[in-house]
Amino acid sequence: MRGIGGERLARLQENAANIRNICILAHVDHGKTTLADTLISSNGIISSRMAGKLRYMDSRKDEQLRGITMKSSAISLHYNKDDQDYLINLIDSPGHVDFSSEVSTATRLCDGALIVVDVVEGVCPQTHVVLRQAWLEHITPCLVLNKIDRLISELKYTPLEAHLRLQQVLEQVNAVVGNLFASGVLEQATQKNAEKSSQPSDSQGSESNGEKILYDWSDGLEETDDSNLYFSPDQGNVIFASAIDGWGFGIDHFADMYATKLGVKVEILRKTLWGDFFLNSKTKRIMKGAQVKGKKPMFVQFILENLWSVYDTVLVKRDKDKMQKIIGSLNLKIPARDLRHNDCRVHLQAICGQWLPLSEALLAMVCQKLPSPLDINLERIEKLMCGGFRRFDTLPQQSQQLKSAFERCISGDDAPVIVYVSKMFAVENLNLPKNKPKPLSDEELQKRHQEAKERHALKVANQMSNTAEEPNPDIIKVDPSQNGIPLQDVHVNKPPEEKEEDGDTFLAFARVFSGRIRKGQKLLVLGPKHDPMTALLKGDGASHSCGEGIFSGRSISEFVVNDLYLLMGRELELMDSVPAGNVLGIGGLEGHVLKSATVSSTVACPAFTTMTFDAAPIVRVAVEPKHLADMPALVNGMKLLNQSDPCVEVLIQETGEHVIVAAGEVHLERCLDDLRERFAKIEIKVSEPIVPFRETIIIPPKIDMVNEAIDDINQVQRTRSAMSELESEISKDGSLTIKTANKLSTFKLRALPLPEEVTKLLDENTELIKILDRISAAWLAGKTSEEQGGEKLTAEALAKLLEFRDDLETAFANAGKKWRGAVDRIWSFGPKHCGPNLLLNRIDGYDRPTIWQCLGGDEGDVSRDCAAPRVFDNSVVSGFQIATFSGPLCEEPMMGVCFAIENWLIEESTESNKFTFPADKDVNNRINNGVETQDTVPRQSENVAIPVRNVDSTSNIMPELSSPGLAKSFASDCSSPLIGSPDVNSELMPHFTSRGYGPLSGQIISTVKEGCRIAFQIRPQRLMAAMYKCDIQATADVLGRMYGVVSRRHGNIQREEMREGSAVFDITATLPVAESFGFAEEIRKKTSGSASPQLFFSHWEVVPSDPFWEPSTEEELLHFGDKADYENQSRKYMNGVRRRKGLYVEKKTVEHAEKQRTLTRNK
Ligand SMILES: Nc1nc2c(ncn2[C@@H]2O[C@H](COP(=O)(O)OP(=O)(O)OP(=O)(O)O)[C@@H](O)[C@H]2O)c(=O)[nH]1
Ligand SMILES: [Mg+2]
Repeated sequence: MRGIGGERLARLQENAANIRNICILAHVDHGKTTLADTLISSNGIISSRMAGKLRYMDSRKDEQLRGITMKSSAISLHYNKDDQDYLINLIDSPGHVDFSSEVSTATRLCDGALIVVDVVEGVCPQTHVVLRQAWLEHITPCLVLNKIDRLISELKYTPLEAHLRLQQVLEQVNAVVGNLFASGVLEQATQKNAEKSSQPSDSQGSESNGEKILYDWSDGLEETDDSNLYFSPDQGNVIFASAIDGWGFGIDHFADMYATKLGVKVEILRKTLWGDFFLNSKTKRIMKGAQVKGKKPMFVQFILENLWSVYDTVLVKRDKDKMQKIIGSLNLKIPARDLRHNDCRVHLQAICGQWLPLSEALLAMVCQKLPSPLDINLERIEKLMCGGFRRFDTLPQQSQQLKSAFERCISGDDAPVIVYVSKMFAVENLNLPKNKPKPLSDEELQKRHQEAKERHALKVANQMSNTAEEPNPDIIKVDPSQNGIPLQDVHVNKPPEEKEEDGDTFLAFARVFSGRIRKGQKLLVLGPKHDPMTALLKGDGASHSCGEGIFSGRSISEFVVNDLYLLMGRELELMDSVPAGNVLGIGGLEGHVLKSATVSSTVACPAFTTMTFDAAPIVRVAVEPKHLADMPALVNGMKLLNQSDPCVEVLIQETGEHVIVAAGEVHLERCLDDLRERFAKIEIKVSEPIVPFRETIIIPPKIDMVNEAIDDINQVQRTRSAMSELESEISKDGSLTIKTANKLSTFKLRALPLPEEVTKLLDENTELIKILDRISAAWLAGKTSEEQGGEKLTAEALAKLLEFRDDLETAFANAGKKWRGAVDRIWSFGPKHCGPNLLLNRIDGYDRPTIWQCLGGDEGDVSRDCAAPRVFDNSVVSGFQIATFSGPLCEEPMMGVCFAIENWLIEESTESNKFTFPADKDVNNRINNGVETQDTVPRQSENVAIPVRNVDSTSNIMPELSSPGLAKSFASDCSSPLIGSPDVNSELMPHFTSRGYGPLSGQIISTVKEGCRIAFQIRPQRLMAAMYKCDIQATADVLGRMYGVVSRRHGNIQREEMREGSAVFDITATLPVAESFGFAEEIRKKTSGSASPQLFFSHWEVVPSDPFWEPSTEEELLHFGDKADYENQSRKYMNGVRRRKGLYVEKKTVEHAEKQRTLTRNK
C-alpha cells in the first residue's frame, strides 16, 4: 500500500485522543470528492498533480462516468502536527439528493463534519439537509467555502466584491444553523416542560389545579449559549478554499504571518482580519467601520488582493517574470518540471498549492476544532442508545452503565464491545486483500526461483525419456514427488469453473464505540427490536445459536468476527483487532445484518436508534429476467441489492411482480446497473416506473369545465350499479344506507372530504398515531400497553399526543361548525391504523370510548366508566381499514377522507326481536360473555377485546406490506381471528351465525368496506398525485426553455428569484412524480447543461380534473366535442394504474369501425 502503511495506521488507532472521525458533506457538485483528493494526496496515496482529477474516492465506474458520488466511502489518513501523530478517518459522502441515505450512514459514524459550500452557488437545498443531519446526529461541523477561484476567473469579481459575496454566503449558512438551533432549543424546552408537568410537585400544585400552565417559549433561547455555534473565520472553523487549485487557508495562517510584519498581536489580528476592520495607514492602527468610511477591509487588503494578483499574473497576463518574483517573495520552491509546463493552470496550482496548502489548513482545523472520540457528547450517547420517545433512565441499570464505557471510549479487553453497523457494502472478491498478490519477501522469491528451475529440469528430462507415448496436449502431468504439488489432471482448454474470486463479499461499514473487536471473537448482533430489559430477564446471550441470523426473525443472533479491514478508499487492509473510536469494515456479518445493526458483546446493550433518512423511496419499477430460466438469479440478485444499499426496497407483489423501489431516477438507474452487472449478472426487463397515487373526494365544485356555474348543488355522482350486491340506498343528502347480506345489520354512513389542515396533520403525525393506536388497543383490552409488549408512554410522548389532539381540535374548529366535536368521535385512523383517513362515530346513543381516553388519568382507570365498545365494533374498524387501503378509482390508498357512521342497527332474525345497540345492554353483555350478565362492564369486554388485539397484531405486519396488491391478503389477515374464533361467533352468539352468509363479523367487515366505497363514489372523486419539489438554478438566457419543459410536464413554478449580483436565477417548482421521468435529462439537454434540477418528494396534491368527466352541458359539448376524445390528465393516470393492475379499463372504442376495415380481407 502506498501512504504510510497499514501497520503504522494500526498503531495510531490505539490513541483515541488523536483520532478524528470526520465526513465531508455538501450539496451535489460543491467539491467534496475533489477536496478529499487533496487530503489523500497529502499522504502520498495519489500524486498532488492528480489531486482533483482522479477523484480517488469515486471508485465505481458509474461514479467516474457521471461525475457524481453515489456511495459514501472511507479512508484513513495520517497527519503530523506539533510532533503529534493524528489518525483521520475520512468519509466522503454523495451530495445528490437521491443518495442522501448514504449521508445518514456516514454521519452516524463520525464525530465531526466538513460542510463544503460552493461560494458561487451559495446555500443549496442539500446544504440545508446536511446541516440538519449533522445537527440531528450531534456532530460538530466546520465550514469550507470552496471554489473561490470561480469568483476570480468566472465571475471576474474584484476582491471587494468577492469579500461581500463570502460574507453573504457565511451569513446564509449561519442563518440555517441559527434556525436549527432555535428549533432544537424550543424542542428541548417542550420536553422539559412536559417532564415538569408530569411530575407532581408541591410548588406547582396550585398552578396545575384547574389552570392551564403557560410556558414562556422564548425562555430557553435567551438562556442557551450559542456563541460557539456559528461559523466564523475568527473562531478558526472556516476555511477559504479552491479545491481544484489545491489552496486553502484559515484566518490563523495570515494572522501569524502579518503579526510580525505589522507588529500587531496575533490575537488581535485573528479577530480583525475578517470583518469590518481596516488598517489606518497613517496611525498604523486597526479601526472598525471600513464599510461606512469606504475603506478596504483588512481581509481584502491583506489576503484577497494578494490572491487576485497571483491569479492575474499567472492565468491572465501570463507574466513569467512577475511570476518568478512572486515565487521568490513567497519563498517557494517550485520544481522546474512544473515551471516548464505549457499549461498555466499547472503553474498556478504549483504556486498556490505550496503557498497555501489546502490539506495542511484543513487537517490542522480538523485536529484543533473537531472532537476526538473521547470528547463524545453525553447527549449524543443517550440519543444513540435510546431513541424515539423512550428515556435513557428507563433503560435497565446494566444498559445505563454502558454509558461510561462509551464516554471513555475504552478499548481494554474487559470493556464491553459496542459496534454500530450503519450499512453493508459489497466488495468484489477480487479486491479483497486475501485475493490480491502480496509482495514477496526475498526468501520467498528465492524459493520460487528454485522451484521454477526444478520444474524446468523435470520437463526437459520428461521430454527426453518419453518418446513412445504421445502426450495429450490438454493434460499436463506433474510429478507428485516434486515440491509437494499433488498429481492432478488439469484440463487447460476447458472453461474455468467459477472461481472464488468471482462474485462479491459483503462487509459492514461500522464504527467501534467501545471495547475492542477482534478476529475470531464471538459477538451478538442486536436487531432493531432488541429490548435489553426482556433479554436480561431471559438470561444472557448463551442461548443464541451461532449462524442464526436476524433473518430468522429473532432480534439477537450470535456471529463470529471473520475479517477486520482498515478502509483505504479503493483498497482494504487486513487487521487483527480494532480498538474503540475507529471506523472499520467487518466481514462475516452477511447472513446476520440486512442493512444496519448494533453489534455487542452484551445483551444489555440496547439497539441504537435508527437513522433518519431524508429521501423516502418513491420510484418503483417491476423487473423480470429476459429469460425465464434466470428467475432464481434475479431473486438472489435482488436480495443482494437490497443488502448493499441503505435506501432501496425490494419486494414481491401479490401479482408475482418483483419490484424495486428507489429514491429517485438516478438512484434507480444505479440499482438496475448493479443488479445487471454485479448481483444477478443477467439481462433484465424493466417496466415503466410505477408511481403511487392517492384517492380522495372533494367538496362538489361550483363551476364546470368551461367555468360555468353548476346549478345542481346536491350532485350525487353516478355510481355503477354493478358495484355491490348488497342492498343499499342512497339518500339525496349523500348518505348511504347499506345492509349486510343476511339483512341483520344496517349501517347509515357518509363520506366527507377532510379539511386540508387535518389531512396534513394526520399525514405528518403517523408515528404518533401508531403509538396512540397501540396504547388505545391495549387500554380497551383492559391491559396496560406494557403487558402487551408495548412501550411505556413517556411524558414526552404524552405531551406530544396531547399537543396533536389540540392541533386537531383547532384544525377542525377552523373548518366550520359541521366538524364540531369530531376529535372526540374519532373511531379509527386508516389505512394500517395510522393513515390520513378517519372513521367517525356519529351514532346517536353509542358512547363508544374515544380513542383519546387511554391518555387521560392514571392508567386510564378513572375514565373506564364509559360504555364498552360494542361487539363487532372491531369488524367495523376492519372494514374501514380495508376500504381506505385501496380505493375504488384504481385500488390506491385513500387520503383525506372521513367516513362518518351515523347509524348502526343489528336485528334479530325474527322481526319481533329487533334491537339497537347499546340500548339493550343485556343482550350486549350476553353477546360479550356467552353467560348471564355480570356487573363489571370493562372486564366483560375482554372476551371481545382479545380478538381485537389479534386483529391489531396484524398491524405490526402491515407496514411491511407496502404494495397495494397485498390488500386482499391484509383483508383476510384482519378478519381471520374474528371469523375463525368459534367462541365469539358461533357458540356465544348462536342467533347471529347466519344461514349461508358466514359469520356476522365477516359480513360486517365486507358491508362496511362496501359501504365506504359506495359512499366515496357518490362524492366527486379525485386522484392525488405525489409531487416533487424541484430546485433549479439557471441563467437568464436559458430560462424560457426551462419553463417550457416544466409546463409541458404539468409543473408549477412556485418561486423565482434572481441571485444578487449575478445573472443566475433560483427557481423552485413543483412537478408530479408521474411526469418526472427524464425531466432532469431533458432540462440539461434543453439548457445545454447549464441548469440541472434537484428533485425531492414534497407532498401529495389533488389533480384538479375529474377522472370520470365527460362533456354534458351544451357549452362543454361545444368546447370539447361530444366524443370527449380529449383525455384528461386524471383519467390518464387512473387508467394507467388500472391497466397495470389488470383492472377493468373503460375504453372508447372506435365509433366508425368500417373505416378501419381491411376491405380486401373481408370480401
Ligand atoms: N472551479 C472549481 N471547480 C471545482 C472546485 N472543486 C471542485 N470543482 C469541480 O466541481 C465538480 C464537482 O466536483 P466533485 O468533487 O465531484 O463534487 P462533489 O461534491 O464530490 O459531488 P458529488 O459527490 O456528486 O456530490 C468537478 O467538476 C470539479 O472539478 C473548485 O474549487 N473550483
Ligand atoms: Mg463526490
